[in-house]
Amino acid sequence: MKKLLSALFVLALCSSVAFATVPDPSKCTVTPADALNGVVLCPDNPAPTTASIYTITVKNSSNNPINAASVIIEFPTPTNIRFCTTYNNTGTTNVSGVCVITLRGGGCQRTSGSVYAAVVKANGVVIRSYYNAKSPDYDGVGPNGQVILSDLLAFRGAVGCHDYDNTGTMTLSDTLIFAPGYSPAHSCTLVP
Ligand SMILES: [Ca+2]
Ligand SMILES: [Ca+2]
Repeated sequence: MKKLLSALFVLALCSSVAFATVPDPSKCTVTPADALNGVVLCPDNPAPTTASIYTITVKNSSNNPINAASVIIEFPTPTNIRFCTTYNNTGTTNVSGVCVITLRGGGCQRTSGSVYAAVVKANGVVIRSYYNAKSPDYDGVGPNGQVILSDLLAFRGAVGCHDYDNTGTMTLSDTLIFAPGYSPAHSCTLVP
């Protein structure tokens, strides 16, 4: 009986340890994607723009940070999205459950239904799914690795791919995401 109890105790301990590393999406945050209701990619030269830098905080159902969690931001079916050669969509959380992933690229993808433009996973668990992936590098047709006049004209042209916070209107907050990519003009070499 004593052996059985201790075996059960070990089992319970193991399952609670395993459980501790399972992310609870409702306790996790992805900044600034949660506020934007989507992600923004940007060419990274001379330096990544603020909106393209994502801070992901991973916590379990007890609201405790998960250390050393594997985090990835995936673009399941990238259409009209292209990545810089410097692109790295993975990270590992620190003791505070935090990691930073920079989305280096351009283009525009808007999806619906069960198709997501961008998905954030931690330890294999989907913690976020977004319908919108956008970039200052988008001239109305596609990305070319340079945020230039043709992108500015598209930005001024219509609500849609440059509505970065996905409000359905173009306001100062969209300008504050486009402008740092445009001046200084950001660029990168795109993966062919
Ligand atoms: Ca461009
Ligand atoms: Ca907007």
